[in-house]
Amino acid sequence: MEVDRVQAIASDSFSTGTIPPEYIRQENEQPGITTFKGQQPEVPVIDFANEEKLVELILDASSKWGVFQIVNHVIPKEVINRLQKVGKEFFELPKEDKELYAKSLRENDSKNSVEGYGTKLQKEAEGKRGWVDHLFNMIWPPSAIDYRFWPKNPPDYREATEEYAKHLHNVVHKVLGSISLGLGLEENELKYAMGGDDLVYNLKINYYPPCPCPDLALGVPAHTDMCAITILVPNEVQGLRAYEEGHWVDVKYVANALVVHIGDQIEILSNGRCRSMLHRSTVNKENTRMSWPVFVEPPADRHVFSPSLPVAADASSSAADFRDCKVYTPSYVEDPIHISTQPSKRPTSSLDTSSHEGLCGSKSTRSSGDPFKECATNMSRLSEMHI
Ligand SMILES: O=C(O)CCC(=O)C(=O)O
Repeated sequence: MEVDRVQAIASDSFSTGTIPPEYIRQENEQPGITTFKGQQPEVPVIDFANEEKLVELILDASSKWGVFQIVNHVIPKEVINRLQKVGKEFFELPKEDKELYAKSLRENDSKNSVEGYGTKLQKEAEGKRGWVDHLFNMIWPPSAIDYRFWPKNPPDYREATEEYAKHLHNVVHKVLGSISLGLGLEENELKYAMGGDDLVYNLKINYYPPCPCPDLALGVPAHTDMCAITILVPNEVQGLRAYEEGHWVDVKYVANALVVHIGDQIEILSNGRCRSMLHRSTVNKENTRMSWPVFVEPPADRHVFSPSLPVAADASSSAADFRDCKVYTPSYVEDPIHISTQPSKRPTSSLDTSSHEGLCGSKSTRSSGDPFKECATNMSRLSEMHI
């Protein structure tokens, strides 16, 4: 099936100075209107080497913001540079070389995987599209890896990506360990409740080509991540925005930092003490933005269970059951929140999150007001159901 890639649409758009109407967001989403212009609060930057304060700092940032950046994380700069280099080289290949990895070629696979080269990740809310193409690869554990979806070109894609996955373990371990300790649990409890060494890492490479109308378009629309945590490497082009106290604020680019998002599964497991961050990405007129989020989550068939975790106390629920617990309507400004009260059944909403494509980042936006307060309410409703 022939799919319009944003990369191709972008080069046509510069000759006309306009973008196709499906990329023009509703006014209540347009970055030109909705991005906060005043003095912006700063997303916490945490020094990973500050062992003494790490637990406190991470828990504080996870509950107030749901996003923080870490510096001194000990992943060598060369490893990250190489991850970025091979990703960039892949997107700079001719179209036909990239299309060898198109998801659409494998639509009839029994696996029906989210993996591969694509443009559309979520059902398109209100017919609108994101100004972004992506490549999705499961990179851990080895049993989840399907090399058919890994580009053979550039030739060092596999080595560079595997090297990064190897270094990521320490960061995942330390972030989850700090949250766990901060919640009053044993250091390993959260990680082992979610699969331990079988935690799944999904790498998504986002490629946002320059856009002639960056005030009207969005890269990835507002959403929270459905996983446990996300660890993201950005390039130097600003674009990640977090929803904080009713405003869209920049997650400022910090050289060599990793951006950590708290995802829905930690929000649920922590009974709302940690906050899953509502975020979106914007695009740039002159420069290509790229980002490399890794979504870390329990294996889908895992029974998330630990006696100390309030929500997961129902051992009959598997990780997949919790994916759609929180579903929001697309028009977060006007519409009330929609919560599933039956986590084991997939809720119906204006977005269909039931496909595997809904795995990460495909939920829609939250309702208005204070998202944290709403989340806390949601979590207590969820915990009522499970304890
Ligand atoms: O590109 C970014 O900074 C954010 C990407 C994102 O939120 C996603 O891919 O789900």
